[in-house]
Amino acid sequence: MADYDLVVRGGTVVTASDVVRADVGISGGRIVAIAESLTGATSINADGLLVLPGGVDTHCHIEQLQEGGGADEESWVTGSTSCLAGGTTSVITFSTQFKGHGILAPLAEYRRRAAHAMVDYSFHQIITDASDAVIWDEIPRIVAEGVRSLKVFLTYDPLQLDDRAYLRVLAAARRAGAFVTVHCENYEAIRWRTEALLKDGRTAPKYHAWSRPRMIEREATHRAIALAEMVDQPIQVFHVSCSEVADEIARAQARGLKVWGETCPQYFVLTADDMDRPGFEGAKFMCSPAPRAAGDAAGLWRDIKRGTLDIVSSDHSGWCYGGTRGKQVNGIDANFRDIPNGVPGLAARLPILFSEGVVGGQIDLNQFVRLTSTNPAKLFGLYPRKGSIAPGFDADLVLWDPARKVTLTNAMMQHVIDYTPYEGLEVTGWPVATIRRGEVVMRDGRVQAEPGSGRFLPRGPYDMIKPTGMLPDGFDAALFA
Ligand code: DUC
Ligand code: ZN
Ligand code: ZN
Repeated sequence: MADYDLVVRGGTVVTASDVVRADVGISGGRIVAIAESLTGATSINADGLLVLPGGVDTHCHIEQLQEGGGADEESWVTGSTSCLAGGTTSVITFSTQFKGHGILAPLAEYRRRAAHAMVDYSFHQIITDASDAVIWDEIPRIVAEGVRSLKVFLTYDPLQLDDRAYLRVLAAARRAGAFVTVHCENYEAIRWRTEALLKDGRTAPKYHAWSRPRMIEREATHRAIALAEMVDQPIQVFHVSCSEVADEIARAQARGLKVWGETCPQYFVLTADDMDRPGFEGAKFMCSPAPRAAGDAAGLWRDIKRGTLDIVSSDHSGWCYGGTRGKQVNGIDANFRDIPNGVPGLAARLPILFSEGVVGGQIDLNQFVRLTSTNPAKLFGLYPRKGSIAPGFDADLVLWDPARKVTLTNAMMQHVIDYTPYEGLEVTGWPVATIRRGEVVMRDGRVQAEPGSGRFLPRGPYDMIKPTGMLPDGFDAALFA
């Protein structure tokens, strides 16, 4: 009788700390053995391939509800397909709140829609209205349901929170034992600069970057950290675009604060010049924070090497280029303020990071695994179920060809979005098979998974996000306000 349901045979297993030639034995959807010469009821040949833990993408927007009704075009089925095509097996996406409303009903709707997922999933709850009911009653309730992270925007109408509301969310998170992720850009500065640009007739997509230069991201990051320090609430700064911003995080970390920083592939391979392509084309590359200058990627690699930035997520936020719902919702003459922000990137995340990082000589294989799987799983309470290859972990694996050269096309992304900002980018390193909880769900680009086979990942309390106990004067204001 075979010892295992499935054996991944002959590959090189890579974890956050090791690179070893071994077979992986899987039973009941979990990893049960890592050893030489295992026998299974079935096997998959990984000769010449790396065996990596499935990607964990802790920042991506999938089927997000829109204020006027409806949802993002990227559905759970298309989004999951794209994830699996690119080697990602778990995601944390968003449940949003609309001002004047609570968070319980939308979260229930998100849970209902995510029942079609083919990857495992959880949510960050976006807070846009820090009402008493949300702060005192609803946040503790969703945390008890296992939704243990909140997201706040310091800019973006109509999502933006002012400093007082942000403090209330930090305090609520501290009381409930939740984590807080923050979009850091200065709302008033962007508003003021946007008005000036539009008055001067500077309306083209490239002025999106001019409306939000790097110092407004740096300022908001500094403020987000200072306020979190006052409350003693751990936070992660989302989508850091450049080193000046990472410096704020490094300073906080040096003071012993629990502040983490994330960056995304777009900040390594896109620049503000992409938004200056002819006609409306630049809209394809608009996201916030805006892509910076060509030299900025080198700074981000330094920030990764010094440990300031320790997670690379996609911030997948897909809007079709054509049609009437996406980038062109306000026509091709729309000014930059009226063009939806965001770039798609679920399937491109691992190949771009591997190619630019590992093949480019910036990081080693272990660091690649840490950035894309282990660290996100740890920071968001999914570890030790996700994020590594060891007995007891879910059998989420990617079989990776480190030498395969690929020129990216939109068809390879397998998302619903009609373009990729990475069209024509040459990468080395490519996922040839994805295994989710012991099931081979992608092989040679062919995704075969049952809609609804993804599982909700409830997240209980964990040490990493516990407050430090350092309060400015010992007074815990979070207990009262
Ligand atoms: N920026 C975000 O913060 N989220 C989605 C899209 C974007 O550009
Ligand atoms: Zn954001
Ligand atoms: Zn985002």
